[in-house]
Amino acid sequence: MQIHFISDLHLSADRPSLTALFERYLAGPAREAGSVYILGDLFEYWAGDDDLDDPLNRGVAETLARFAADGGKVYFMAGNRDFLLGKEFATRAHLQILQEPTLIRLSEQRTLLCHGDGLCTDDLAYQAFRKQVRDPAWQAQFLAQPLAIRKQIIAGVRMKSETAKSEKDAAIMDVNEDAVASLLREHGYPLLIHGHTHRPAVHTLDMEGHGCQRWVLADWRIQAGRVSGEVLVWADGKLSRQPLN
Ligand code: LP5
Ligand code: MN
Repeated sequence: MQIHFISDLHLSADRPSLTALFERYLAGPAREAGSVYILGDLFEYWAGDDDLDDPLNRGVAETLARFAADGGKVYFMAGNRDFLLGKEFATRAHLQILQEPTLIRLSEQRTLLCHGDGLCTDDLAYQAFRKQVRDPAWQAQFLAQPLAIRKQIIAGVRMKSETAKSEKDAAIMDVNEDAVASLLREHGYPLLIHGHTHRPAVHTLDMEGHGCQRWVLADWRIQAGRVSGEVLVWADGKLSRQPLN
């Protein structure tokens, strides 16, 4: 049985072809997989589980639930866009939420999974923002506001984030090698799989004599009117990238 990894789909109502690609993926290639791991940013944003009446959100939950009913197992780890996704969505979609990071085994290979934003430690402004919005007390206060207000706040933060990103050096928005090293050291030098940076690559690292690999997942996108995605597949004892379109 294969094991699949995807991230950074950024599904939103204004890009229905991405959602259609996700539906084709779950109806097709994902059927080869015993488990599908979604490593964050499934949604462009998640304002709270009380937004499940939204047609996009409800539709994605139903698609995932159908996949589960046919025997598929889906795991979800939060990204920086959808960390408010909670138990209600998980129940509706029949998926299991994973904490970050999570260590799994691919055959004998110990493998650590994370979204990746936590490793971008050179991006100090983002890390300060992340610390604030990941605080449970802040989240409880945010979720206590009406949904429409939350969506307005998110739209404002999205705009500020886009402006901030355009002023940042590209290098600081990548992972920090020391942050990667200390994470791998802490977990006994596993293989690492993450998304977030939209810089798909496999990095071979020499970590104090331990050979490690860091696999970075691709984002799903629409470019020149064409929709494309990617799944990282574990099969026959190795990882490979499978394009989706
Ligand atoms: O997502 P991406 O890749 O475009 O950019 C990220 C970082 N930006 C973010 C912000 C999100 O995109 C905004 C949407 C989140 C929806 C979550 C819903 C619930 C929370 C509601 C929040 C109020 O994650 C970006 C990184 C980039 O990755 C690369 O790693 O650089 O970080 C920023 O741009 C952040 C800015 O540098 C600083 C923050 C600006 C916003 C300040 C507004 C404060 C409002 C008060 C709320 C705490
Ligand atoms: Mn992200």
